[in-house]
Amino acid sequence: MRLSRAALPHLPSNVYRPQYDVAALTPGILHLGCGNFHRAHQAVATQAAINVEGASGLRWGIIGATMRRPDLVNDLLPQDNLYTLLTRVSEKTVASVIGSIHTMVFSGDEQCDLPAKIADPRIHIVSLTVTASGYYLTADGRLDEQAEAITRDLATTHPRTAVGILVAGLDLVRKRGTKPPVILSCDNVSHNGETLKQTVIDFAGLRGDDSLAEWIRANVQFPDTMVDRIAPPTKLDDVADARIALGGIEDAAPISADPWFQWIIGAFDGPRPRWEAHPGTKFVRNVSVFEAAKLQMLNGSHMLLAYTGALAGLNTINEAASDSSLGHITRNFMRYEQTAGIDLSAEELDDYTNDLMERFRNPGIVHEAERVGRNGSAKMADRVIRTMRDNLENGRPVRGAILLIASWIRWFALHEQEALELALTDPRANTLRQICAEARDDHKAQAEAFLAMEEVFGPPLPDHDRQVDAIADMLRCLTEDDVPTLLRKLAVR
Ligand code: CS2
Repeated sequence: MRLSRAALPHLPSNVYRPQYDVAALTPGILHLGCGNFHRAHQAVATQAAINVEGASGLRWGIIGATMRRPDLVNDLLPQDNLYTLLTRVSEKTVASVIGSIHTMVFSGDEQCDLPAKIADPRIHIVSLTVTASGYYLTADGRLDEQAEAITRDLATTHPRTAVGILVAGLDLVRKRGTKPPVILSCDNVSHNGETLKQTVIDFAGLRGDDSLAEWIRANVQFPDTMVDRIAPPTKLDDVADARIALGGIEDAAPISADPWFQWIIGAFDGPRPRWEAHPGTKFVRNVSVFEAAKLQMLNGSHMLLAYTGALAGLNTINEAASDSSLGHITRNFMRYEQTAGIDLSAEELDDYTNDLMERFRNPGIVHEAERVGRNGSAKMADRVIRTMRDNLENGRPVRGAILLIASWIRWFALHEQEALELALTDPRANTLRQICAEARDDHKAQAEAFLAMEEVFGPPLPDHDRQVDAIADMLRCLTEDDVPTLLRKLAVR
C-alpha cells in the first residue's frame, strides 16, 4: 500500500500524523522552492499550526512549487501530497506524516501560472526556499543584472526565477487592487527579507516599471527570517526506513532531518498560521543576531567541513566533523573566527558552538560534502568573507578562512584536471574552472584570480596581497601534501 489519505487509518499508532482532515485544506500559502528543506521545516510548523487552530487552520494549506524539476510533484501526486519526516538522532528515528501540502506544482509546466497564484486573494503568504544561488546576488547583496537567468526573465512574460515570478505576481495584485501577500524569504541569505525586497524592486525597475517598484516598496512586507534544520537529500535508506516505520506502507519521497528546529521570524502584519505552535518558532522584532550567528557559525563552518573534508577523503559532514583534526580546526574557526560581530555573550557562543558541533557529528544524518559544497560562489560573501574582513580589520587571525578558501579553489583545480570525484555545482563553475586551467600549477595566480572576482569576494581584502600569499601557500600544501597529515599539523598550531 502507498502512503495516501486512504492509508492514514492503517498507520502504526506510534507514527505522528495530521490531527485535521487533510482533504478539507484550502490553499493559504504559496511556497517557491518546495524541496526537502521546506518539507522538513516550514511545512512541519504549518502542520503544527493547523493542528492547534482546528477548523480555522484549514485555510493554511500550502501550494508547493518546485523550481527545477517535476520529480517531487510526480512522487507526491499518488500520495495526496503526504510524506514522512524521519527525525534522526544516532540510531533513533521518529516518524511523522506531514499533510500540510495542499497541491504540488512544477514552475516549468506551461499551465503552472505562479504569478496568478500570487495574486489569488486566498494566498496570504508567499514563502521561498530557493537557496542563496536562486537570488542572483552579487557580493554586495544586490541583484546581479548580468546573470543569464535574470536577463532572460527580463525579456519574457513567463519568468522562471523567483524574483521574476514575484514581480509578475505583485504586478497582477496591484492591477487588481487586492491586498498583497507577505513575502517570506526562508533562505540562508544575509537580511534575507530586506535583500529580497531590494532585488524585487531592482527587477521591477529594470523592467522599466518604476511605479510598480515604488508600489512594492510602499505596500509589500518582506520580513527577515532565520531558518535552521539540517535536511539532506533523500536516500534509499530513508525510503526503506520509512517503509519500516509506516508498518509496510510505501513512501516514495520521505525526508530525514535532525531534531533541531529553529525559525525566527520578523514580526509582520496580516493573517498567518499560528506557527509558534511548533517548538523553536518565534516572532521577534529583529532577526539580525540570530541570522548572523546561524549564517556565520553554522553555514560558514559547514563550508569548511565540506571543502576541506572532501579533500581529506571525508565525504560527509558527520565524518568530517568527527575527524579529530578537522573537527578541532572547525570548532576553532566557528568559535573564534565566525563569531565576529555577533552580539552574544561568550557563554552563549560556547553553548551554540557545542550544539552545532554535536549536530554536525550526528551519525543519523548523512549530509554529503558535495551537497553542502554546492554554489559556493553564491555563499562565500555572506558566510565567510564578511567575518574574514572584520577579523582582518581588527587584527584577529583568519586561519580557518584561508584554509576554507584554498580548499574551495582546490575543488575547481581538481575538477578542471578531471581529478575531483565529486560533482561540482556552481553558477560560476565554468569561469572558476577556466581560471584554474589558465593558471595551472601556479597557486599564486589561482589565488589572485579568484580573489579578484568582486562579485564573489567583494572589494579587495585588508592587506590583500598577504591574504593572496597565505591562500596560495595553503593551496600548495593542499596540492603537495597528504591532506590528513596536513590537517593534523594545522590542528596543533
Ligand atoms: C547548508 C545548509 O547546504 C548548505 O548550504 O549549510 O543547507 C544547512 O544545512 C541549513 O542551513 C541548516 O539549517
